[in-house]
Amino acid sequence: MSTAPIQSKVRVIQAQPYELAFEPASTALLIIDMQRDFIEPGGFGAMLGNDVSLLRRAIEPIGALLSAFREAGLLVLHTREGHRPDLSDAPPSKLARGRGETKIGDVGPMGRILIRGEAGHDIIPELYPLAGEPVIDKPGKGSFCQTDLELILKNRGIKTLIVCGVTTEVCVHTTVREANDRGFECLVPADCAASYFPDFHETALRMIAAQGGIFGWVSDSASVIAALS
Ligand code: TIU
Repeated sequence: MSTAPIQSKVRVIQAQPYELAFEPASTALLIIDMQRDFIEPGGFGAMLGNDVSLLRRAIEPIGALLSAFREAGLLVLHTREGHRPDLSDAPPSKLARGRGETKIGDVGPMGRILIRGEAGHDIIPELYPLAGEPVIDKPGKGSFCQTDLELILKNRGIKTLIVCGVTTEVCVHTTVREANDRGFECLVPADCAASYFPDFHETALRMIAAQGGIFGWVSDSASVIAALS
């Protein structure tokens, strides 16, 4: 039996609004929607009129964090936004939103847009999940809505989430809010999230850490990696 004091398991990440204390064994990396549909030309993000190249800046920092979590043997989860081929899980309001010429389910250069099983729906090769890493398919922006994410996290004893991915103010923010209300402590490394609107990215991060950390903590990949090593 170990004689190490329980305190020795606790680590600290330098963050805003103050340092986050965590235990590696109860901490998971949650990578949100790093899918070709959002990051590569011809997908959902482009269909909405966005410059998808703006999201690429998060790939390398997320990759570094992913390597650190894998090396430490910690839980890594990935999410994907998308729908069944018959669109039966897509709210009509979501399908109609934007009044664009191209819609969810239409055929694009990476297959049907935002549809499970299509090339565009898949995670980008740079951050591809390893066998055994849970992949959560979600129909909405939040990762807890109509998914088994909370069950998986609770069964693994997870208390702290390092949340990365795209976009900062949409799926990352919605997920952080959902997780916070479920009692998880969330930290977003600023360089591991990205938005089609850089000012929204900055403001979304400020919203998380404001008011004493109303939804969680904001830090960066180097600080998380330093705390793990
Ligand atoms: N449009 C946009 O900024 N985001 C999304 O539609 N989904 C995610 O953020 N994943």
